[in-house]
Amino acid sequence: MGAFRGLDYFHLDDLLTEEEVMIRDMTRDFVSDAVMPVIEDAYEKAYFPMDLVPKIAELGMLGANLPTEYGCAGLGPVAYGLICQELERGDSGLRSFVSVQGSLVMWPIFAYGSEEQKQKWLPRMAKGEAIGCFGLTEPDHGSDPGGMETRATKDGDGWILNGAKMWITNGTIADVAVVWARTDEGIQGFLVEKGTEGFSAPEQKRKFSLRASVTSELVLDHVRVPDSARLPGVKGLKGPLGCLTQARYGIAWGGVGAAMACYDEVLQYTKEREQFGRPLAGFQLIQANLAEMVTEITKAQLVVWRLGKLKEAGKARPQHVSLAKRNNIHIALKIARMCRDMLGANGITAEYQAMRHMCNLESVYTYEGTHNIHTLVIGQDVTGISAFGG
Ligand code: TGC
Ligand code: FAD
Repeated sequence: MGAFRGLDYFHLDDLLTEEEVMIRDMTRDFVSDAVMPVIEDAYEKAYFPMDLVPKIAELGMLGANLPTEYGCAGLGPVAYGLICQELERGDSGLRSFVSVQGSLVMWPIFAYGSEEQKQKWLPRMAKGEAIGCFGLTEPDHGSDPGGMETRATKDGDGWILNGAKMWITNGTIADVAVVWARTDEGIQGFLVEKGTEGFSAPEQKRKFSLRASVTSELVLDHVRVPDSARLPGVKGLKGPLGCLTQARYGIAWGGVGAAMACYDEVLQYTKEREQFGRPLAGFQLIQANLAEMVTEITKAQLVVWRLGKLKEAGKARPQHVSLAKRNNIHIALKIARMCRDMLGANGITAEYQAMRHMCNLESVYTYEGTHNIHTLVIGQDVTGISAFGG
C-alpha cells in the first residue's frame, strides 16, 4: 500500500507546538523508512529488530520525557505521546520496547533510585547501550500484583531474592531487570543485573501476538544482590503501580497510532478494490465503517491530547490514564478487526498490516491492566466502591 498519510480530521495539529509536530514527523519518517521495510519479516520470524535500537536512541526516544542531565531528551508529555503513537503505527512491539525501557525501567530508577543508580543506568539506557525489563507479573498473579509471591529476604548487607515472573517484555535481552518483591517492610524494587548467579530469563515462545517483541520468564533462585541494588525511594504496591501509570499513558497514545495505520491502509484499499463494478468505498456499509473509524480515532486523539495537557499541568490522575488506555485500545482493536474484514481474504496475509495490528492489540488489551481492570478503576473512582474482589 502507499505512503502513510495519518488522520487529522479535526485539525488537531493546530493544538500542537512546532516542536511537537517536528518530533511527530521525525518519528513518522523513521517508522516509514526504517521500521516498515523490516517489520513483517520480524513478525513472521518472531524476533525483535535489535538493529533499530541505536537509531531509536539517537533520535532521543528512550526515556524521552526524562531530564537532559541524565542524557535524556527532556520532552514534554505530548511530544512523548506522539512518539508512542508513531512507533505503534509501525508495530506495538516497537512501542512496547520503548515503553518498557523508558516508563518501566528508566522512570522508576529516576523516580525511586539513588543518585548512584541514576548515574549508573540512565545515560547508558538513553543511549540504548543497556536494555531493561520490568518484572511485576507472576504465573499466579497478573491483575492482582498485590498477591505477589516473589520474596526478598535481608541477608547481612544484602538481599536474597526467590520467585518467578512471567510475561516480561525484553526479559531475555535485558541487561537489568527491575524486580518487584515482597519484603518484611512491604513490596520493594530491586535492580537485578544479567549474569547474577541464580538469575535467568528464558524466552517465552509460540506467541500469536507481539511476535516482534521479546517476552520472557524471570527465574530468581537464591539471587543475592547488595542493598545498593534496592530502589530506596519507595515501599508498597504504589511503587510498581506508579510506573504503570507512566507506561499506560504512552500506550493510550500508541492505540491511536495502530488504529490510524489500519484505517489509512483500508481507506486506500477500498478506494482501489472493485466489486460489483464499483470501488468498495462506494458502498454504504463500507462508508459506515469508515465514518465509524474516523469518529473513534478523532475522539481517541482528543482524549490523549487532553490527557497530555493535564499531565503537563500536573493534574492527570491514574484514573484519567485508565480511561484513556481503556478507550483507546478498545477502539484500536475494534478498528483493526473491522479493517481485517474489509480487506477480505487479503486481510489475513502479511501483505497488509491489519491482522498484525489486530493480533498485537490483543496483548495490549490485556497488558498494563486488562480492559476489565481499567473498567473497575473508573467504576471505583466514580462510585467510591471497590469492585475488585476481596
Ligand atoms: P490499591 O489498594 O488500589 O493501591 C495500592 C497503592 O497504590 C496506589 N495506586 C496507584 N499509584 C499510582 N498509579 C496507579 N495506577 C495506582 N493505582 C493504585 C494506591 O493509591 C495505593 O497507595 P497507598 O499509598 O494507599 O498504599 O491496590 P489493589 O491491590 O487494590 O490493586 C488495584 C489494581 C487492581 C488497580 C492494580 O493492582 C492494578 O492496576 N492491576 C493491574 C496489574 C497490571 O496492570 N499489571 C501490569 C504489569 S506490567 C505490564 O503489563 C507491562 S507490558 C509493557 C509493554 O510491553 O508495553
Ligand atoms: P488475569 O489477571 O488472570 O485475568 C484473566 C481475565 O480475568 C482477564 O479478562 C481479566 O480482565 C479478568 N479479571 C481479572 N480480575 C478480575 C476482576 N477482579 N473482575 C473482573 N475481571 C477480572 N507484565 C510485567 O510485569 N512486565 C511486562 O513487561 C509484561 N509484558 C507483557 C507482555 C505481553 C505480550 C503480555 C501478554 C503480558 C505482559 N505482562 C507483563 C503481563 C500483563 O500485565 C498481564 O498479563 C496482565 O496484567 C493480566 O494478568 P493475567 O494475564 O494473569 O490475567
